[in-house]
Amino acid sequence: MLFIEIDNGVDIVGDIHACFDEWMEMLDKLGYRKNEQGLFIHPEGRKIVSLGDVMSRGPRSIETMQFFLKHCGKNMYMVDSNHGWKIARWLDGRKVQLKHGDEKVAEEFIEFEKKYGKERTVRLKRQLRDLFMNLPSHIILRDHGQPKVVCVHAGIREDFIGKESERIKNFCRYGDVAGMDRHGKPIRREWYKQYKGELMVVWGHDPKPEPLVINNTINIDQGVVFGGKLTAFRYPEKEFVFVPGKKDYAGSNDNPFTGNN
Ligand SMILES: [Mn+2]
Repeated sequence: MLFIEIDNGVDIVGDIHACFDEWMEMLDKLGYRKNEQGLFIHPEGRKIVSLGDVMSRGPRSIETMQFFLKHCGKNMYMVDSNHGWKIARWLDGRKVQLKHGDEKVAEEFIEFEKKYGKERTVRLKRQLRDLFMNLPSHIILRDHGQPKVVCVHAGIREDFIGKESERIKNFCRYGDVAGMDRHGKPIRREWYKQYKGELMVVWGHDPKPEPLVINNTINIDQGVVFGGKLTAFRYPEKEFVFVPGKKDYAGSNDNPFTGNN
């Protein structure tokens, strides 16, 4: 868990899933400009919080991860997420099965190594592992010390806010999962329907065609990688900014908008 002061405003961004072009377009739309050091800075000193799942499924995972490696801890922050955690463990050399678009990250690294060599690849993998292994489960935005907004990938319960444990980490990463169905898909409970907290929760993970606003929670994953759109939620303005996905990068099998769910 991490506290961030809102100061001049925060732009919270939903799941990017390696859609680097759309991400660049979003930064431009939000008013961020590249400075001499190659860092994207907002002229009014705004900050970015990514809700995670910046990689996998889409076409440009490495560039998107490199972008956050460069910016995280400066004017940008990120929370832990299910794909982020899977990739972190893979980068750490642990035995994990890469699927649901995570295999595309491994394929990109093969090309990266051909182009830039082993040494640079090993170094980048280590840096990315360190970044994605150590992300907070959730970020609390404060206004002059007063908690206002919780940023989390898949979900949270009111009594988990501001705390840390293995159980809380898993809830924030995967949501309220009640086992698997007979097709091996996680059965997701709709935690936001029970949420009664005073703090606004902004979350992603579960692609919805439009931002879903319910019980002081806002889902801002509009499935850009499935040909939906990338969403940013500006605080304290409470405005949405959208960038349409150029195409369905993920393929129809995993597409929540064209599938049966
Ligand atoms: Mn997710």
